[in-house]
Order: sequence, then structure tokens, then C-alpha cells
Amino acid sequence: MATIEGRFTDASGIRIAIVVARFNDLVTNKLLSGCLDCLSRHGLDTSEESSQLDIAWVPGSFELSVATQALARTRKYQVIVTLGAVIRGDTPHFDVVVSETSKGIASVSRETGIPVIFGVLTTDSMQQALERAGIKSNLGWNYGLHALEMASLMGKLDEATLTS
Ligand code: INI
Repeated sequence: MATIEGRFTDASGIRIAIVVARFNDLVTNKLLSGCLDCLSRHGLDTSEESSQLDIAWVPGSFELSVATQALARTRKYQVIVTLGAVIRGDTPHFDVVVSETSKGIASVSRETGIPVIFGVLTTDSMQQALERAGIKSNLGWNYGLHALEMASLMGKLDEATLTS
């Protein structure tokens, strides 16, 4: 029996892209800060000169999947993190944006085989979103950790496939 798990301890050799939605950037900027803090504390170079990290901005969560697809197709990154915040309003618009965003991101991940972390908050209010982006905890930090785990795991799955 093989137990295959990702590790968080070594970010060397990993290249990550983060795609961030500007819509509700009060929230998404905080998610990005949390994510970068996690990655840098695990050894990833997050400086302006970094060759390990690229960050792309899109207008809203709906555009996350197409930008993620373009980045994934370069095959430069072991993992891509998407960050967005969709907050319920008075119209059904919320449901459309959430549905298309989540389906789009999942389909990029499946089509390209590159793990894409779903870092899109879907909340009923700005207060709930802010609570998850730093007021109580910062889920951006968790998304960074998930990215490191998946990058490491995918490398091990490749090795396991090659050596089985
Ligand atoms: N985009 C978001 O990221 N969050 C939202 O809450 C949101 N709302 O509520 O409308 C939102 N809409 C914009 C959408 O993602 C697209 O950018 C826009 O429709 C242009 O394609």
C-alpha cells in the first residue's frame, strides 16, 4: 500500500501563480496578503524579483477561470491559486457568478491537470467576507498552504506513476 501525501516544508523549485479578482478588493487584497504571508513563511520567494511567483489581476471572479486557463497552459506553474469574493446582493446575479466561477475553475483544473486552489469566498455580506479575510481568520493563508500541499503532492504522484 502506498500512502502519498504532500508536504509543506520545502517550497524550493515550486512556481506558483495567483490570480486575483479586483471586485471587492477590500477583501481580495487581504486574501492576497494572507496567501503571500503563508508562502513566504514556507520559503517561497515572494519578492518583486521572484522567479517563483507571478500574480495576475482580473476584473471580477467571473474572469478568474479564463486567466487561470491561460496561465495553466504555459505549463510554468505547479499550482495556481484563485482569489475572489462574491457577496450576495438583492438579485440572482450572485448565483450566476458563483456558479460560473466555480465550474470554470474546476474545469481548468481537470482539463490541464494543474491543481487550481478555489480561493473564492461566497458570502451573504461584506462583514462575513471580511471575517474570513483577516478580521477573525484569513483564509488566504489556508489557500497558500493548500497550494504548497498540492504542488508537493502532484510531484509525488508523478514520481509514483513513473516508478510503479
Ligand atoms: N464579481 C465578484 O468577484 N464578486 C461579486 O460579488 C460580483 N458581483 O456581485 O456582481 C462580481 N461581479 C462581476 C463579475 O465577476 C464580472 O467581473 C463582470 O460580470 C464582468 O464580466
